[in-house]
Amino acid sequence: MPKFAKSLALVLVALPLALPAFAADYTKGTVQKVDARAKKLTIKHEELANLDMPAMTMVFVVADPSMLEKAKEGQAIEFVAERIRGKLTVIEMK
Ligand SMILES: [Cu+2]
Repeated sequence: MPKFAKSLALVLVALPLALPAFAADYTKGTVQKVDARAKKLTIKHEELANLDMPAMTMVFVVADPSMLEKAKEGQAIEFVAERIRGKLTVIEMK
């Protein structure tokens, strides 16, 4: 139940800002750098279909700072990113 509530909260936060494809699939990536102070993650990611972006290494902000605690450099992750107020933001990560 808490997990559902969290997902719902994310949907409610992201809905007015996100473009059509909210039900985005997870994209694979590798964490290259964790910047806890700036709340940013550098991720080498595969193609992000919802953002029309090819595979590359780039910096994302995170929607939830707790993601930074879970992320370690060199870690393989699956994540969902959206453009929120002009910033590419990781909104889900596993
Ligand atoms: Cu990119």
